[in-house]
Parts: sequence; structure tokens; C-alpha cells
Amino acid sequence: VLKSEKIHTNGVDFHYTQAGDGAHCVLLLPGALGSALTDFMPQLKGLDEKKYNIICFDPRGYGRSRPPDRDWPLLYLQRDAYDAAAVMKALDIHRYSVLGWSDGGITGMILAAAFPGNVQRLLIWGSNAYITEDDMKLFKSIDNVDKWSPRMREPFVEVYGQSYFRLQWKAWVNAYGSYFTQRNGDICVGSLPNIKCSTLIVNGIKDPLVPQEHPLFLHKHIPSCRMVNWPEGKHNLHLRYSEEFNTLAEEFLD
Ligand code: TYC
Repeated sequence: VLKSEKIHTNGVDFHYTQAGDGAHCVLLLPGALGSALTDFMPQLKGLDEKKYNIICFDPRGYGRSRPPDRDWPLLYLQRDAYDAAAVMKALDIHRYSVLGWSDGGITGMILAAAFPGNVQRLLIWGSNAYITEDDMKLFKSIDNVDKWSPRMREPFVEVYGQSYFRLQWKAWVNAYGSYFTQRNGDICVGSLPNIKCSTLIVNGIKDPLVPQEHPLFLHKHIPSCRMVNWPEGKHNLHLRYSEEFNTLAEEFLD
């Protein structure tokens, strides 16, 4: 059974989706414009409800954490990380593991580095700590939502309606690009050595958006880090191969 709840902190009524009544608290962090419906249904429904208390947070302006409509400060991923930590604190949950996908994995790294006392374990996939010129070129392949497969696009349209989705996807493309243009591509490189918890990278070898240099760099610079290669995995490996992914996640969390 999924519960839909709200909690107020940092000036926003944050929406989150909750599943399970286990002792191990797990925070799910979605990717760009993501929330439970688009990014994490197989985890909310598939992870062991007796072992985990799963919280999937909608970042401000995403999913059902509206109002406010999303705005885009330069350090928008840093803001999401501090918001996520504030939501967990407001829920009176002080020890939790973090599963973060793509932008959510970046948020997870920043969170784990900034709040080492709160984060038990960190699992990330499809993430990067910096942006190269080549990444900016790959990134052009997703900036026009009309070129997405309907299977990827429709859930976002369902959550947001056409106009907010199109407006905010453009804004996200611009904001992500600002890390490249205004910070020399640095998203969160300085956070990596400060991640104190045990970390697992699931490396989708065939991820067309995230070239191999990124997981390799994360693996090298995060102190207690293991990496599992997934030969057939692309960007959305946790959706496409959800059972195998959930098994791997549970093995790591236990
Ligand atoms: N981080 C993006 C997301 O959350 C995906 C992405 C990865 C985009 C790498 C560009 O260079 C990139 N969906």
C-alpha cells in the first residue's frame, strides 16, 4: 500500500510517497523533474515492505510538491539535497539509506557528504559529478521532448500536463547547462571525499547519457565505494530490470 503524504519544511509543503513499515528507512531521490510515478514505482512496490520504510520525496516544484512552481538557482541540486535532509529531519527520521538516480544520485552524494551522521548507505546510478563538453553534446539528445519515446514522455505529461512539463524541461536543460557554463562543469566534485558512508555505484555500461568516465571517477573519489557493472544496463536500468535491481539494492542495504 502506497501512502501519499505532505510535510512542511524549508517553507514548502513537500509531498512524499511512503511504503512499508520496516526498521530500515530508505530515501528515494528522483531524477530531473522526477517523482514517484515517473521514477520509482517498481521500487515502492517491489522492495521488501517488512524490512524497509521507504520515502520517495518530490523535490520542490516537482511531482506533487507544488506550489511552489519550480525555480532554478545555480546550485539547484545542492538545494534539493538540503531540502531532502530537512524533510527527513521533519519526519523525525535521523538515520536512513539513500537511493538516488541520475540528478537524484547527485543530490544523494551532496546529502551524504553534508550530513554524514544521518546517511547509513548510499546507492547511486546514472550520475556524474561534473559535466564535460562531450556530455553537453550527448545532453542535446534529450533537450527536445518531442524526440523522446512516448513511453518516457507520457508519465511526465500525466504528472504535469503538457505546458508545465515543456516549460520546466526547458528550464531544467538550461539550469543543468549552467553548471557547465558557470562552474566549469563542476557539479559536486568537492563533495566526493566527504562521503563517509558505504556507497554502491550501479554502473549501466550502455547508459547513453553518462559515459564511463563518470562512474569511474565517482568510484575513484568516493572513499568507501564499490561498483557493480551492469553490462546491459542503460540509464533507466532500475525500471527496465526492476527485479534484478531491487535484489541488488536489498543485498547492499542489508
Ligand atoms: N541527470 C539527468 C536526469 O536526472 C540525466 C542526464 C545525465 C542528463 C547526464 C545529462 O549529461 C547528462 N535525468
